[in-house]
Amino acid sequence: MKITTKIIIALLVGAVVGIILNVTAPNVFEVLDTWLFYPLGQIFLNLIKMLVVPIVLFSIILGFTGLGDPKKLGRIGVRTISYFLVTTAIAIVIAISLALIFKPGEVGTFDTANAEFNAEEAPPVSDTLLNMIPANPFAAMTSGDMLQIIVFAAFIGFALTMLREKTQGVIKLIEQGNEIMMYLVGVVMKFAPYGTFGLIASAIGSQGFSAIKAMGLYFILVVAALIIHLIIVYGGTVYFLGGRKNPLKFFKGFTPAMGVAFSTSSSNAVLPISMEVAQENLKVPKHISSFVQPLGATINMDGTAIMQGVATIFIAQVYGIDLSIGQLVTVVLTAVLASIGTAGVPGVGLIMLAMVLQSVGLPVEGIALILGIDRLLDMARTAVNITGDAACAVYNTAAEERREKKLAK
Ligand code: DAS
Repeated sequence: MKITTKIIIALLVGAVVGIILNVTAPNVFEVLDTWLFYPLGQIFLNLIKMLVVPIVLFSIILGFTGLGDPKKLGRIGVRTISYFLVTTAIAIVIAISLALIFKPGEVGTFDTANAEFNAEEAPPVSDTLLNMIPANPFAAMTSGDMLQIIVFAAFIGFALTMLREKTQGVIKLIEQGNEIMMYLVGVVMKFAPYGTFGLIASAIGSQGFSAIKAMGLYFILVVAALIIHLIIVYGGTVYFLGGRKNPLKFFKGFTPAMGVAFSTSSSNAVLPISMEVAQENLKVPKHISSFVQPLGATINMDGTAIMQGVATIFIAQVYGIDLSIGQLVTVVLTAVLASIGTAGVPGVGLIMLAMVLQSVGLPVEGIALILGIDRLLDMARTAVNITGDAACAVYNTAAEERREKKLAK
């Protein structure tokens, strides 16, 4: 049976087991979660996290050396960053539009009196951009600071490209290191169904469904915006910009990575798998995948922007605050910029949401209202985040093929 099928079955079985135990036997769930679900999930999560830093380091370096001339690197870099910024802006506009039309904050009663939320100070975007260059690259690797690791790897990759004749041995060594890491990804993937089952059963079983009832319309609107964005923006990308690729084949091919992203709620953790799946199933060349996907896992979060768009309007409505057009534009810009500064780890979207709310003077404690439902939404939006990176990689692959055909004429 294909890994895709196994992961889908694991997701479904895990969700059903989690729901049934949560509703009928919470005590039994506690025991099973402690001794089975949680350990299975954590073993899998740690296995893939173990591979992230070396894979990002090797693949970004090879992404640069594989691109060959710096001009190609510049072309793909501009195309990628532009795609990320435009799609994130589209994502938040879709989200804000749905929230303004369906008004989730005006349906139902919400306890604002006791709402409090201690926002972890999100790093200001200016600090993030300044600190992108690692003062100590080894500290960046031990702390898993993805943006700094990417920038350090970019410098190494650039130097290896410029010194190509003198550094063939080092490039060969890094290629072999990357082969070892990608082999290990394949090994870890065999454990994916069991780990996915454990993560989903644990997450859904512990969340329960009271939160969804209270936040029904908010939950539905975020999920609807995620689906609309997936179909229209990413389906449109692979069809119109990806060389008329069939969107259904794109989503089917990328399902294993989406399933693992959904269960881990971490773009970073799933990166080794999302790269392997893009290269194997979507036929994205290694040097494009190695450049686009690690960068995207860190600075491209359309799913997160969607949650932030709906959440901002929801909180404004609950507190009876009307946002002006200027403030809505500020929300879009802040959310796009905020997504650049934070790595893809569980719950990062809420930290960035505090920054977006502060940008338009909305009460940050409003986040307390959506906290209960956020764990489930984090799963869905993480799957969307990494799919945007894969769509961008498919777009770059087709654009480079088109360019080479034109030059060949
Ligand atoms: N969990 C984040 C990610 O890994 C997304 C989020 O928190 O919004 O992409």
